[in-house]
Amino acid sequence: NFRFWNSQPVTKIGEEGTSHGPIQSEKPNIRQECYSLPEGFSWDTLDLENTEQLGELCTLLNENYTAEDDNTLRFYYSSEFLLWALCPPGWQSEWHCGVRVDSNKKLVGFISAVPATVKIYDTEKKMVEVNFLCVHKKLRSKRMAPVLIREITRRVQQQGLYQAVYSASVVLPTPVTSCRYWHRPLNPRKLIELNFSSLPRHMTLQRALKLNRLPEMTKTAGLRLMTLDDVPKVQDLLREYLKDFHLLPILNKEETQHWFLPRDGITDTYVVEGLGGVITDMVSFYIMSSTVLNHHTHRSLKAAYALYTVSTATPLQQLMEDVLIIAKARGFDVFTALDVMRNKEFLEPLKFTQGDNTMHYYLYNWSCPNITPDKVGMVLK
Ligand code: YNC
Ligand code: MG
Repeated sequence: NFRFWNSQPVTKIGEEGTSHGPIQSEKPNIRQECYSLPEGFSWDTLDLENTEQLGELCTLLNENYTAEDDNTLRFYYSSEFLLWALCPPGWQSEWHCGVRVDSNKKLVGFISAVPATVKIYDTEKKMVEVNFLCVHKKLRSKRMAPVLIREITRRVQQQGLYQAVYSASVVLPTPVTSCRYWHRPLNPRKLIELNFSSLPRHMTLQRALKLNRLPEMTKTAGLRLMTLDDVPKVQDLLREYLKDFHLLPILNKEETQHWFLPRDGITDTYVVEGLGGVITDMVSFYIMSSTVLNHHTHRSLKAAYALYTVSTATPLQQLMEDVLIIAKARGFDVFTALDVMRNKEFLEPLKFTQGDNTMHYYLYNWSCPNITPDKVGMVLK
């Protein structure tokens, strides 16, 4: 078991870091050539500024970036979303690593890395976030994934970085933390009709609708969408708030702008502006639509995924409830959050219920003690 992962500098299954530091020497020997793919396949670095290639990546992910195909819901990744996720400040096309079929040039595999400065306990490290590992459904279980992982590792190490952070719903050697998804129905009737939520035993639809009802009006004065002028204040607010967690991103101005400035249909950040223009609180989320397959009335599902919520002046629960009200008014069907940071304080009171999925966080080539979800100050897309 874990034939591939056991060969990698990661914490062995069943073990936990006791000290803090890299697992492998800082400077490994780096291969000059690409790793070998099976006969008939070739590497292709994608140019996401080329709309045709970006479109090919959308198609690969939309058709294959899902574990099962008996799902009735399928995530829909737009070009704009992928540009946001894959081209933050410092991105490089070498880290948008594709695999094509030689004969027809079809894109059948992908893995990506983007740069990030991450603080783990007391250590700040420049590293990468690895995401969107995908192998075409017809090529599964052929050991293609380890080749993609080795190749992205080589390309990252070539740039002088030796650590990575990534997350997956599957258990691999070895999670540094495991967080749960929680869902807050905003359109409970639709969620029940789609089997996304089920009615608890002894609960009628009417009672479920009543239970999930939200106030009509928000309560927080000064709550508004973030603008470009807010970037430095949001950066300061986040830095100050995140400093007590054990896993967190360190964001410069450009990165703060990239990840938080609202982008239509992709991500939004609401801030609370207090007296004298001070920004006291913020809530950010990204937006994911799913296509509904084979349903007679519903075509799509719109979900908000909580990123970072910071409250210093507004009570956390009130702030979050206001954002739920806004999200509902904006046509979201469900609001999803992980049990990270201080989120547990509002999840149950605001009627989020625990979902079936776990998000395991991993570190490549870094050993440290496990982190409890409430000490996690980082959310990966
Ligand atoms: C996974 N999600 O255990 P062993 S998350 C990592 N992440 O290896 P094969 C995974 N490894 O057990 P398939 C993994 N899933 O022998 C499986 N594995 O050690 C391991 N799904 O390879 C698995 N995307 O090619 C096993 O499996 C080996 O054909 C088996 O391909 C897997 O993006 C996959 O969920 C996931 O497209 C590509 O199922 C395929 O099944 C698929 O025979 C749907 O692989 C989409 C999906 C994964 C989303 C993600 C994070 C990826 C992190 C990768 C690790 C990065 C390490 C750091 C690199 C930089 C370092 C520096 C410096
Ligand atoms: Mg494979």
